[in-house]
Amino acid sequence: MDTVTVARKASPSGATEAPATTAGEAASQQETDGFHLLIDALKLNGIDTIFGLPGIPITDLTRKAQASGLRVISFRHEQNAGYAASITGFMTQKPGICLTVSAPGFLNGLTALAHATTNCFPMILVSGSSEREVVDLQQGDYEEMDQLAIAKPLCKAAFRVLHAEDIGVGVARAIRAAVSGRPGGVYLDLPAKLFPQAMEAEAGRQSLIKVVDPAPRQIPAHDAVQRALDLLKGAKRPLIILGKGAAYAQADADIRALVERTGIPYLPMSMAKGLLPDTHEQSASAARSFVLPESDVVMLVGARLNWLLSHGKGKTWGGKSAKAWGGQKFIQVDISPIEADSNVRIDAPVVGDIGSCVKALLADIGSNWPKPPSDWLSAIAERKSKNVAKMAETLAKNPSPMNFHSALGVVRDIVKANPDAYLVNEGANALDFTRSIVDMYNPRKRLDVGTWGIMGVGMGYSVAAAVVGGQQVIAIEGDSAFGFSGMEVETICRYNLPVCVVIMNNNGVYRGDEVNPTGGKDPSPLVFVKDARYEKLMEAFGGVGAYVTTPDALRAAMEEAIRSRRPTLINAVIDEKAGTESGRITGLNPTAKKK
Ligand SMILES: Cc1ncc(C[n+]2csc(CCOP(=O)(O)OP(=O)(O)O)c2C)c(N)n1
Ligand SMILES: [Mg+2]
Repeated sequence: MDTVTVARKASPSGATEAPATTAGEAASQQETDGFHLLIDALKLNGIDTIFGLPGIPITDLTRKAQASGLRVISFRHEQNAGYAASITGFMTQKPGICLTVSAPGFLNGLTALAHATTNCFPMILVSGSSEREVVDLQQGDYEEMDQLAIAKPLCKAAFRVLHAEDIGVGVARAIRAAVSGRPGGVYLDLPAKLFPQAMEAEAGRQSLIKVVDPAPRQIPAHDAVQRALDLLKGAKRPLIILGKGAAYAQADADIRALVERTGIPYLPMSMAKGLLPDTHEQSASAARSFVLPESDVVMLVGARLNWLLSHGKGKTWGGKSAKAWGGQKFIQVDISPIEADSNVRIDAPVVGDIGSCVKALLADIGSNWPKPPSDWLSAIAERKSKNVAKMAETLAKNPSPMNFHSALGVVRDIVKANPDAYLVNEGANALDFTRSIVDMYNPRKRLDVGTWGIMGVGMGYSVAAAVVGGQQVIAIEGDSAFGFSGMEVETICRYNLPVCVVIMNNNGVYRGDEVNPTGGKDPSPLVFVKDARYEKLMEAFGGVGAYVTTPDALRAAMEEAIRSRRPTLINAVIDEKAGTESGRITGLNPTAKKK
């Protein structure tokens, strides 16, 4: 543990004041303080990286953290640091840490905290805050805000530490809350006064807690496993859906064994792509719109029946009307007992952590599980090969200007050749086309907009993937999506990260060809400056910029980026008429009734 030698002055009340820095004032002794206790508590629990942005009252904390050997990645906007922390949680099963200043910095980090909670990513937002007495009396302190109260509804748990000797407990509670059960975001409020509070070093050391078993396994009940397998065994048209909870679990070999030993076709949700290679013969992705309505028993593994799965009902599932049940029986493997029945009836809930649940299922499945009926498998195979052939035809076209397909055909090849690279992805058309065209080969490599379809995660995720994942990053970005976090290309250059950003530049949100219906001077709210030269942003900070208008030029630029591992931004010019409103989710747009 780091300790500091400070002289402690007793105040008239006997309370400890901030450590004095003048030597020889009083008999000095081995002391520590709030700064060091926080750093030591994080290190003790295996945290090695902090994402954040300095300022009052945490400036010195960022310095001291770096001096202590922690990796401190400093961003240009807290929201991006927050997204980096959130995706670190997904990648590592350890809480990602985002450090911010009070009020405005805290609020900037809050979107990411809520995003982490919604997506079940463990993350801790650590924010400095202003003086409690002043804040609570609303006397107008510097950056005054009741941060704890504001954070509470947006995270799993929120804690405030007022005394240095409680930092160990505060950090331990935050870690447990973030990673145990269903993971999520946690807020830790640290008032400015806490940091310089001194205490005797040995007592400080004793106050820290190394959390034992922070995410205890939750073993499913045997009868729940049996009930699920009985249902699965009787299925004529079974289907497995793997969600990002399954990817998070890091139970990759067992999940693959579950799929392969049962022989059941599976669909990966977006961030579960690569859990098994997308080229796996049991993948039903290319026949999604066939298998959902046709299936009779569906096993959800770490996947929720939210909007991304049309709530498990309606026409997508073969229901007669928008809200009608399609007749499927569901098995739901999930860590949260209250997830079941959230949208439709779950006939066989299996509650536990995904790893333990899949292990328990495998134990009873054994090695002689009857394969699903062959007419089901061949019907899927037929659809698949038809759709794959259709896609191959589309990808082979070389239109001018380039469209999403011809550009993403290149990205697909590059990812295939670099299966360890992380693929960060956001946008609307730029997202949906990438998801369906670019195959993934390894688990937890596809990092995207998640449950909310949130724009702005791109550069924060890219930084985290490069720093924490230590691999090449390829970020496929809509031009609108990129704009939300574009300034972080400076961060990417500053830390010299192997990030290749590809902007699918169609001059706007969804498309670039909209006009102001009044004929007035203002452009449509959906379009940007035409032929914007985004690559110059990267060049401004010493990275490599490329402007490409053909698939061949895109391929050459991406190959060079990966060879050199230099920060690179490729401005890929896409036909501004190629996209559709909201990509694949056009139907969710409320449109004004036609007069
Ligand atoms: C934080 C946030 N703000 C706004 C939106 C609404 N939205 C969805 S996609 C999108 C941008 C789509 O444009 P682009 O990234 O250029 O992708 P394209 O469809 O043009 O390829 C926006 C603004 C959102 N999802 N998240
Ligand atoms: Mg666009």
